[in-house]
Amino acid sequence: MKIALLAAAAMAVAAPAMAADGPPPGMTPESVVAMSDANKDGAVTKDETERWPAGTFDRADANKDGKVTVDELKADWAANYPAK
Ligand SMILES: [Ca+2]
Ligand SMILES: [Ca+2]
Repeated sequence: MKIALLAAAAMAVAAPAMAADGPPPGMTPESVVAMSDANKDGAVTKDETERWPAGTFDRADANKDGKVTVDELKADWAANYPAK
């Protein structure tokens, strides 16, 4: 009984693929930018981030030039997602 409850709780935690409180498991800033960069210019624009959690793009675009680079995403993750 107790084990079933623990399993259910673990599944509930693992369910969201891209939770607002952390990056997707196993992903790096490099892989997220590479995956999101539809036109392959090395940076991600807002219209390329429709699948990102709300607010993530504006937060990550530190110099407000309308693009998020790998370096900006690295800095954003370092500042907002505690190391596990
Ligand atoms: Ca792009
Ligand atoms: Ca930028």
